[in-house]
Amino acid sequence: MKEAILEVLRRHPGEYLSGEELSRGLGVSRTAIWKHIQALREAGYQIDSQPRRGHCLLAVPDLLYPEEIRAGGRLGLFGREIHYLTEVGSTNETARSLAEEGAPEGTIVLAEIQTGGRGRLGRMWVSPFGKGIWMSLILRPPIAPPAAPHLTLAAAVAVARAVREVTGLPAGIKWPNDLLVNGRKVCGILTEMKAEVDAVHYIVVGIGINVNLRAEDLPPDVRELATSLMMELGAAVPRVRLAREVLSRLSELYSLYLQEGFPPVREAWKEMNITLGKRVKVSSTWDEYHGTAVDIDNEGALLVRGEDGQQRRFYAGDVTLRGS
Ligand code: BT5
Repeated sequence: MKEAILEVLRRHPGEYLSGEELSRGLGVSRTAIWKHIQALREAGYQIDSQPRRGHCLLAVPDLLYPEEIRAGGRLGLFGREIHYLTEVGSTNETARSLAEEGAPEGTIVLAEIQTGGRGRLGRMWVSPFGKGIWMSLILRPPIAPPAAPHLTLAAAVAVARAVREVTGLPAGIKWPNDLLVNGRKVCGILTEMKAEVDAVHYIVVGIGINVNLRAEDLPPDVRELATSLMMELGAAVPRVRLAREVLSRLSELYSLYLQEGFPPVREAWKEMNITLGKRVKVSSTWDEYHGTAVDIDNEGALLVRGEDGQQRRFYAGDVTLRGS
């Protein structure tokens, strides 16, 4: 009912709607309307209520409420089940437990703050309150495990497109999972899965976007390589709008992927990438390799041509860009 009231108020921007009108339209008592309006206020909505005129929505909070993200639609698969948490250890962990309990494909977990945000290989991910988009998506694609990296690449494309659309910043993808703006990292993606040899049970794609962080929100060692959209743009960026754009673009790209496979994702990735054609250093847990990044293959692996002319294929690793 809270959502229904909000929906009506939202449809009449700048207008006062009387308690009676609302109660008639929604089929509940005026007392109930009043209670829900109070609850909306407590959730951060600014609603002006005047004795004879009624209620008017003045401003919505900059919190990632599912009803805010859904408003304006086009979320497709990802608009159905959104779990919003003020605080969480890691949205990937919560998404994994939900997936284990049978949560359907498209389920999303979003949080304002992560106290144990994770990167790859047990690294940490800084996730302060109300300043980023920390979210995880549950997917159950009918693919074999080696194809799972496709989804990391698809998510990176969706975020890059959304960031360019909402901020106009020149966001580019560094293989495999980083989004950079002006050479610094604004987004990381952590894809985890549960699978058997020939079938994926579920995949959790965790996306962390530094939206309105200030330099002091990042520890000094992270600050050197990282930035936020606000720091690059010089103005705050609406998180709700960005989250909505990411989800609607990913929902589009994911259905294309299910219909046509990797080729359209690969093409889109190549358009948004800043890795290919560059001299790179690829570091893995046991090895370092220098060369030129030449392409990604059908599994999403990075092909690097070494100084000796030999080509090597990387399925995972950390890439350092060293110019073209
Ligand atoms: C990543 O790992 O880039 C994947 C990050 C995924 C985060 C999301 S948030 C929602 C979901 N829930 C989770 O718990 N995680 C996912 P990796 O490439 O390993 O990069 C990690 C490294 O980036 C760290 O070692 C730091 O140096 C740096 N780092 C940490 N926090 C950062 C931040 N907020 N912005 C930029 N860099 C950061």
